[in-house]
Amino acid sequence: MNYRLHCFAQSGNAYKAALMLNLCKADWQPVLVDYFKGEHKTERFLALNETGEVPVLETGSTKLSQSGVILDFLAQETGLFGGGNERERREILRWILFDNHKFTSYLATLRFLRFFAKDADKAVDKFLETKTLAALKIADQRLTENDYITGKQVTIADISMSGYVYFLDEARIDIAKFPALGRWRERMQQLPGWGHPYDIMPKS
Ligand SMILES: N[C@@H](CCC(=O)N[C@@H](CS)C(=O)NCC(=O)O)C(=O)O
Repeated sequence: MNYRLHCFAQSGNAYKAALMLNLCKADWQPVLVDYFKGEHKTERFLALNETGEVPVLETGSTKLSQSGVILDFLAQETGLFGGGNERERREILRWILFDNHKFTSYLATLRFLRFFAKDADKAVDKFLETKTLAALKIADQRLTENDYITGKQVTIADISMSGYVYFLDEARIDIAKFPALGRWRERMQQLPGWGHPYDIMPKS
């Protein structure tokens, strides 16, 4: 199956889908969305995804947005990283929702303000940093007990939570404060097909 991923390299949300495609050894091509030129708000892109968000995955007549949905779709298509039974699938969903709401959302916004915008209000910066550190601590504790987020196997929950962890330096977060998370990040890097976001997607 041939996949087209609308993405840009600075996007950790797009990276979740790109990493999954790579780990599944899928036949895929990135299609650059020039985010910093506002391409995601053009009529052409909004016709593809009315929320104006990246990533979008296209394959045949199927068109999907929301990284969690894309990950779930690819897990079903390939039979990889999706868990072995209903209980495992619910546990994966639980962590993907945690990732989207607490882990990615605060970290991605903090990194955007610190690395790209560079003009964040101090109170906003402090709020986001506090929320980000709290989410990182929860993941770190979890990974002290388990090699991967839902247990002994890599799943799409790990892939989802990988979105922004390779951008922690850009968010000025010291990974050394989260040692289990750091070890997990290194384990993810050892997976065949792993690549850094800046190496597997085109930059905006
Ligand atoms: N929950 C969405 C978040 C997608 C998202 O926020 N993507 C960013 C790029 S990393 C975007 O396109 N933002 C444009 C906007 O919010 O207007 C997902 O997981 O796919």
